[in-house]
Amino acid sequence: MHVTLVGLPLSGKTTVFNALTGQEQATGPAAGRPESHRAVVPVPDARLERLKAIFDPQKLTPAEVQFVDLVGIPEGAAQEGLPPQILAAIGEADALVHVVRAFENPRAPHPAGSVDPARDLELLDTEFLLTDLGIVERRLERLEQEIPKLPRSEREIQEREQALLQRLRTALAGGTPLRDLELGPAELKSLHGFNLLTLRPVLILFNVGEESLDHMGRLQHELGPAYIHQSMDMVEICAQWEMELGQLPPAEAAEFRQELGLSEPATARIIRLAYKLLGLLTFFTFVSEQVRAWPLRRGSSAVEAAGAVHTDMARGFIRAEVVSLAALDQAGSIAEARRQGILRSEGRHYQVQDGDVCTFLFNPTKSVDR
Ligand SMILES: Nc1nc2c(ncn2[C@@H]2O[C@H](COP(=O)(O)OP(=O)(O)OP(=O)(O)O)[C@@H](O)[C@H]2O)c(=O)[nH]1
Ligand SMILES: [Mg+2]
Repeated sequence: MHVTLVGLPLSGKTTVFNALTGQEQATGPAAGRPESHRAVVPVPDARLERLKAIFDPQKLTPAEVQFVDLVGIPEGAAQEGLPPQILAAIGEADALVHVVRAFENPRAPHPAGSVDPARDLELLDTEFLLTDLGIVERRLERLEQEIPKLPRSEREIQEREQALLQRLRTALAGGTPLRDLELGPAELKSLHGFNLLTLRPVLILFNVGEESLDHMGRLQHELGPAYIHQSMDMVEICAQWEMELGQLPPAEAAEFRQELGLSEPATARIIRLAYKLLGLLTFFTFVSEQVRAWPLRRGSSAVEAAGAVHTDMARGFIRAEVVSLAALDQAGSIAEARRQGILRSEGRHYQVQDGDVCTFLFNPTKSVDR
């Protein structure tokens, strides 16, 4: 899973990135020319420890999230066009984290002269809407030139695309992000190559100052109700504080968190919210002495889960042996689960559930293209 941090300049993206990944990238105006960063972090999941006790595997492999920290996008950027590397980085993201500045810091003054999260939230939203509008309009212009040159019988695909893009143009011009539209799978597929920014699910992250630590949730409460969009969630984090906590020994950090009533580190929280936003669940496999956690879209079938592990497993899929972790935990081992009859045999259409432990049986000869 790819999660990309976006935001206005000096909103605290790199600080959030450091807090989430444990890296120590330079932050603030003194960091020199802003640059983008990448890091892969394991998805925290306490269930892996239980699986370790059951399987005693040689290797325990958690799911992974790749975080990307982009350079700030200033007000007015859409007019000149966002740089291609930013568009590409957003294009490869499964979800965006929109970092909104809500902290005071005289050492790194807000470029607009004042801290106003509601204003900043709308500012970047507008830049994204305008960028998408530009992409859609340019494509529509091309289609208007191309379609008349085609024989009537060959115009259908282009005309369908044109109708879809006109619908998108109306939405964007009216200030509606594309994630709010009901688009079918075929429509989404036809938009795939365009890197449309407002199509991505987004987590709004209010980066609050240390002085707000004892009343976390205030901004979400104030701004949330008026900011109603689909595929969107909000969270409040004090990135500076989380970053510093991340550099302490875990036990000490946990103690500080407890004092403030924060139950989990920012990384766990953000990843959990991203999973929820994207409708992901986790299933587990035990193959070649390795227990591994896999993310999967809710509603996916057993054969799709097999395909996430290996395309060969999907092509030659025979059946899946499935047991929930809770049931397996009670039985104590796969052999015992089999003996008790709780290890189920499921076909390709079985809907995989969160916490399922799956073994895929497949025919390897079928998986080879001949
Ligand atoms: N007091 C306080 N300062 C913060 C917080 N988060 C970030 N800062 C400071 O704000 C400045 C900007 O932070 P960065 O993380 O570099 O911001 P950025 O969005 O990555 O900036 P660009 O990449 O230049 O757009 C730095 O001086 C940080 O130390 C916070 O929660 N509290
Ligand atoms: Mg930065």
